[in-house]
Amino acid sequence: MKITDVEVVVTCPGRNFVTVRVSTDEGVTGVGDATLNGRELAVVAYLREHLVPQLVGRDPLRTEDTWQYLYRGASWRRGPVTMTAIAGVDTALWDIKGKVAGLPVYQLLGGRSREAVTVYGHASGATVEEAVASAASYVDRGYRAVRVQSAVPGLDSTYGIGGSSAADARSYEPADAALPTENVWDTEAYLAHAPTLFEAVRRELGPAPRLLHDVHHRLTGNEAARLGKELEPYHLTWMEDPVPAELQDAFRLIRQHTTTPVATGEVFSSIYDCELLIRERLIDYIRTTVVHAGGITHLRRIFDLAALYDVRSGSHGATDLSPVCLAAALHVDTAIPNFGLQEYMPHTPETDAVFPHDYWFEDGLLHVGESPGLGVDIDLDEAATYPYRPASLPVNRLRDGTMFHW
Ligand code: KDG
Ligand code: MG
Repeated sequence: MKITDVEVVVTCPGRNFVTVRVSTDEGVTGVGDATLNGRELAVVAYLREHLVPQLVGRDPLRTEDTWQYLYRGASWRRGPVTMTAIAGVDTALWDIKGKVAGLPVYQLLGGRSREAVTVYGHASGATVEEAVASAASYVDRGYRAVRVQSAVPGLDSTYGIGGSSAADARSYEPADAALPTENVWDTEAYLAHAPTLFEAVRRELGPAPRLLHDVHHRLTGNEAARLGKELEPYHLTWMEDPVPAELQDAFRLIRQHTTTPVATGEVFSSIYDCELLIRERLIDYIRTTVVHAGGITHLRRIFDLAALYDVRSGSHGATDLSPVCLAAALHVDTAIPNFGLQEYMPHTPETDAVFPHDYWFEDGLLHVGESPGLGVDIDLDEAATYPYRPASLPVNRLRDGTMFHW
């Protein structure tokens, strides 16, 4: 069996997605997500100029060898662009492998370790009251875990705020322009506010729902240690990205001061980014996912390392990761022994029409389908109706104009 063609499809049904579509001489095709929000065309160029010419003629079933060939074949390896490009190819090859075997991919990863995948939804509000009501509506709809964010008083914009689930789904969408929106950040205002939010949510919702919060890389280690301590009475499932993920020493400081569990890793691209945090048990959940961490082949390696140290998976699943990534993530989530939680933000109907899939949501759980392969595809005609639009994620400045983390 041979690869005959690799297409790199860019489509924008509301936001940009990059998809790798591999064709073979036996007529079997596979798809992989290669979307890197705000830097999409860098991955497209990496794929088209460097990887695609190396793939035609290769055996699509040699997933491990192809992964090693693409990874080791670049002397300057790792990094988000490279690993997202490799992920797109690797995911498509696993899709083909499943179709050739006549089995859903989770079967090739060891079979079911669970009946379905527990997800968390995104609740948010312009006020604490709105955020509490939003969280309650998720619980009413069957969600067992809810991430809660609310606007920080005195700031014009706060990460993660949307008034309804549809608006919430749009809240990470880049502005429809090449220049980023500029937001203003105030750490003290945030630190004063965040514990009051969780005090109110627990008071209203009681002890049962699992609660999560995304700090989105905004604190120093010491500030994060303070926040973790102040959140302890509300028993969060995790405090996410309390510090910029590359400041790994800071996680030691956080661990020394608080029992609030920590999750990080959505911006990591390789096992080497995660290794120290996992081995020293400085985190409780590792948030790497298929598209940004080298595909199914490499993500499985990260999760196997994590399993040795009681670290659970908590894969990133915002709407800038396409349904192809979500489908692939669900196959991994279904199979691994150390699954923790899966982030889930429903895609828009336009996006779902471009990427028909067989996974479904019910009662707080996502269910993987039984189709051979990943159970997801790209409708090329539908995709062609949504041309690429230049877009950027926002940037953050402090009140005095200093550039800050977003
Ligand atoms: O593109 C950036 C988003 O994927 C990210 O900001 C979302 O932090 C995020 C999350 O936890 O979903
Ligand atoms: Mg996050």
